[in-house]
Amino acid sequence: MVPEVHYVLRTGVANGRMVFIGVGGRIDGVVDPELEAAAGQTVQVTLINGEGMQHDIVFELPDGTVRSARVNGAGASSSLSFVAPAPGQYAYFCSVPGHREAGMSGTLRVVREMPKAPPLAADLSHDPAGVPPAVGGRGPQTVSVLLEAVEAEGRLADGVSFPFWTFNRTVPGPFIRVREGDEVVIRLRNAADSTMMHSIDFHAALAPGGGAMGLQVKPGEEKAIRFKATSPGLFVYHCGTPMVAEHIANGMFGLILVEPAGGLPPVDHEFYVMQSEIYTAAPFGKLGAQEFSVGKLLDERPEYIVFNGAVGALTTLHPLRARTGERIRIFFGDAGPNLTSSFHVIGEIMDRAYPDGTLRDAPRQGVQTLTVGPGSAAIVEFTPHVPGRFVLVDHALARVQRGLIGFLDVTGPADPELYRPEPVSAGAP
Ligand SMILES: [Cu+2]
Repeated sequence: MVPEVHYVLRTGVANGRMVFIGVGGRIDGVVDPELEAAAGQTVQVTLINGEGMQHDIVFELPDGTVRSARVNGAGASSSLSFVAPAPGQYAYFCSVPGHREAGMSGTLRVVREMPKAPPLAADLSHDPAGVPPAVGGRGPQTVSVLLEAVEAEGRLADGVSFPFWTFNRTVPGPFIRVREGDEVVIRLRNAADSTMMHSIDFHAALAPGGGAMGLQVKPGEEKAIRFKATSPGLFVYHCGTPMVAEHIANGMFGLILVEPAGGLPPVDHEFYVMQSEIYTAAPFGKLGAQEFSVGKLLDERPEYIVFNGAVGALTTLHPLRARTGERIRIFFGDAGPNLTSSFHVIGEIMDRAYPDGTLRDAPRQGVQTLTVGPGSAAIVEFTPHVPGRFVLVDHALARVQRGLIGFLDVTGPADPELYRPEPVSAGAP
């Protein structure tokens, strides 16, 4: 089940009453907050015991009550989930005798559609469909790429912004596509209003620092390098200016594909997806403009883990779309800087996968989950035959709660031989 809206409530005492207190987002610090959901949306509620008395949380819904397990000790927690019923107001409360009357009670308001919050900052997330056309069919040539390092406040989640550092104002930066044997000329310009020096380390280049030694560029300046793309595969590039992990975590990364001579087999859709971590000083879900935390970076404790730079980048903003029977190729990269991804598409089997991004080995077939470490990449291919929503995740699934989820929405005719609902017949074993 995919939680579409997640609320966290902590038990506590306010003005001498026992209450629920909202944690994170719009309800942060609010006593007995009004919870909101759209009809049909999956609602997940996590209850945290804040003070050590026994509690639970119960929702009175038209189809009956939904209740959490009791939480007994301080710090204990329990979650429940349900599908939001028809629009209306529904009560929630603690069912331990006397607690509802003592103040532990609130309202779930179900609306037809959730109102869109006005964006706090521009969406910098790279559209996964933004992949340039294939080049493998031509001969080797010189390819020139201009990249600009731009520091810009961007949307991290609804109502949340972050001071991103980017290549060309998107996270990830542009998808660079060259052919084996190409001479690649990279010009890096650092915007005049940047505060930092920036650079690029290309994993596809045989050069000191992956080219970063020749590309350390001060604000307002420009430098260039030239390298030969010798090894076909999908490679990460990233800023290589110290502290490198900070420059990566703040958004300075992308992928460069070196196509083999003759190219890759044609497909119907190619998508560009990168996983990364974001280290904010305030906890996940805190609204407003966020600040970077070097302490959390060094402790490897990200608050946000995302695809394409932001919570919702591949769900509400730019979901992947295809029709049944269409061939899909995903170029997947893990920018890290710290976490290894167990990349998985819920409901699909990757029938061709190129682990580690190399195109010098034959693909593996029938892969369920691919391990992709920081600074590595993979190419996966499959053909959905069943319509519906397929979900991109890191199978370290707790990370869904920190924003790491994407949708592949597939339309078109069903294939009942592969999948169909089965009626429950009386008397069956
Ligand atoms: Cu940088």
